[in-house]
Formats: sequence, C-alpha cells, structure tokens
Amino acid sequence: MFRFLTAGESHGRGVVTIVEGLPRGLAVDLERINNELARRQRGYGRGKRMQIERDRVEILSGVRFGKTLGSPVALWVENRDFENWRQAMDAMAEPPTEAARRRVAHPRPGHADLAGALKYDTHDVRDILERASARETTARVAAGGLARLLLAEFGIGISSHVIRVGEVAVPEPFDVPWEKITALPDDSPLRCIDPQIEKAMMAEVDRVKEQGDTVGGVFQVVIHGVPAGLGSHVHWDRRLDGRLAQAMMSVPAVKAVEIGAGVAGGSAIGSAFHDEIFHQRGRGFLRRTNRAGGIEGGISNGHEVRVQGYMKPLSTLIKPLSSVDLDTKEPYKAAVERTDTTAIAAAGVVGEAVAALVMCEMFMEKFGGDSLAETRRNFEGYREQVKAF
Ligand code: EPS
Repeated sequence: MFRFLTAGESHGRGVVTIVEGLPRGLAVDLERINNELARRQRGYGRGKRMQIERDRVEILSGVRFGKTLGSPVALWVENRDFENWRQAMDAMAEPPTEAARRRVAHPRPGHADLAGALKYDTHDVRDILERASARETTARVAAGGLARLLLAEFGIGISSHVIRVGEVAVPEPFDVPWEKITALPDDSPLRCIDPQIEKAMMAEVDRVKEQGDTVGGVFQVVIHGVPAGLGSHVHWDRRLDGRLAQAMMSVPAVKAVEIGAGVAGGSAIGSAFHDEIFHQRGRGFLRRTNRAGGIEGGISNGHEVRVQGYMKPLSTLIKPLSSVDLDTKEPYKAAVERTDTTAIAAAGVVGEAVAALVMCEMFMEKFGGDSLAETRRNFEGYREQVKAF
C-alpha cells in the first residue's frame, strides 16, 4: 500500500514527510525532486517569503546507494525563515503584550483562522494558521517528487499550466497538446502556453496587487501515458476521478475541481458530450475527443487525464476585510500578513504533485510488487493482456 504523511509548521524548523510503499530498487534522483521544489517556489504574483526560502530536500531514511530499500523514505526540507520568526512564534508565551495578542486575535475571512480556533479551542490563531499555511505543500511536492520517479519508470509524466487568472483565460484548454505544456520553461512567469495571454494575466495581477487585493485562478494538470485500467468502478472509494478530486481539493485555496470538460457537461446533451469509440489495427481503441478527461466509470481509459483546479483568491489581504477580535468580540479589521497576490502557477505544480501521489497509489494498487523488477513484470504482463484484447 502506497501512503504518506506530512508534518511541519510554516515558520517552524521545517517540513517533513514519510513516504511508504515504494518498491525496492527505484533510483532516487535528488536533483529531480529539488527541481520540483524550485518550480513550486516560482510564479508571478508571489510575495517576499519565496525570496527567503531555497527549498532543498534531504533524505533521512529509506534510500541506500541511491536506490529505495522498500522501507519508509523520510524527507526533510528546512524553513530558512524559521530564524526570523522565532520571536513571533514565542510572542504568546506568558504574559503576551497587547500588540502580540492582537496579532493573533483577528481571524481573516476565507482562512482557517476562525473555524480552526473554534474547533481547537484556542484564541491564538497562530496555532491554526501555521499548519493551514500552504508551506505544507513543500512536503507534498517532495513526496510527489518520489512518486513521479516511480511513474516515470512506466512512461507516465505529469505537467500543468495556468488557464485562468481572474478574468483572463486560455480558450479551449482541453486541446492544448502535451508537448506544448511540457515545453514551458521552468522560469515561465505564469506557466501559460500563450505569451500574449500570459502578459494580460500578469497585468491583471499587477492591477489587483495595486489595490491591495488578491485574485483567483485556474490551473490544469495533465497526466500523460496513463495505461487504461487504473481505478475501479466496483466501489466508490476506488474511483480514480474521486481520488484525484479529493487530492486536488486538498490543495490550499482550491475550491472546485473539474475532470475533463465536466462543468460543460452540466449543460450539454449526451450526443455532443461523449467521446466516440474507434478502433485501428496496431493502435487499438481510440477517441478523437477527450471530454471525459481520460476517466470513464472511475477507471482510466488510456487517454490523457486532465484535471482543473479552481483556486479562490488568497485570503490574506493588504486591504483587509471586516472581522471580529476573538477576545473582545469588537469589530476589527482582519490581520494583515505578508501575502501573495496569486500563487496560481505554484498551485499547478502542487496539483501535479498531488496527482502524482494519487497515480502512484493507484498504480501500486493495481500492479503491486516489493521490488521494482516485480512491479515491472506485473505491469508488462498486464500490457500484454491489453494488447491481445
Ligand atoms: C501563506 C503565506 C505566505 C506564503 C506561504 C503560504 O507565507 P508567510 O506567511 O511566511 O508570508 O509565502 O507559502 C509558503 C510559505 C510556501 O512555501 O508556499 C499562507 O498563509 O498560506
């Protein structure tokens, strides 16, 4: 069984993750994982924090001579900002000053602050916001980096691009070819495949930032080379689309998830929506459209899996909204913290990582194996079965 856990606070010492269930013998290329971490730090519209961090992963266990042992792999990424935040982190130690109390008593609308304070019974929202922070996604991108290494062994690749920032959008995102998405340079400002649209997106970010505001966006994750047969229709919690949607929704600020042209499906008629089935000798079954986003009945159908994550505007505003002091119950403006205007490009990279984690889980569920050689035998055997169908 493939699984992972993460731990770590945004301004604590660092983030950690334990990944369990990878077969023995997978070559671990640290630079590829570090590259994923670097991609997650980029994107136009991000704030000052990303200039402080230089995320690099350290392997604490589970790898020997550069290959997995089949035992849990523990990964560690340091928070460089920890040193700068020691005082703020300790500020609520007895007795707190009024300024320190205020800083953690004004929950931000849209953030976990208030709901978390009520649930965990604390008037110090730092107890909540530190873990609710998107800093945690560093750990998931590191874990996802490992998952991607396994998937790559079997020809499965994952990439993402930004298809909307506020009112500026890429038309027909489902037709954007894989090659065009993977050709995006890692220093692309917003990971948009059209330079003109990207410029307009950047202008939108500038305009919103000037107003002390934040802006929402949409990213698309594309999973290429997926064999038919991952996930299952037989039980609700084995459906690939359900698992991907849950993973995507768990990325901070994502408020809606769409598979393929799912949203348009809500207003379409069946004959215009479904992807007709053809067959060609040598190529097998094929479709000319992919509105299903590569998944039918909760099972991958052999076509590209396409998932869109809709990200709400980030909830820390330089021009804050109305809130209430948790102690005095008096109206107050929400706390102002350093913030990003948008983190949509980074969210896409996180989307890739969580998709990789789900795909790895589903892949190991189907093919199993304690060593990579065993997994490969199982995979090849299944491939022969599909070919002979
Ligand atoms: C975040 C607020 C900002 C972001 C942070 C997520 O951090 P800070 O509070 O230190 O300014 O930079 O994202 C990351 C640290 C990261 O690594 O992505 C929040 O409130 O969620």
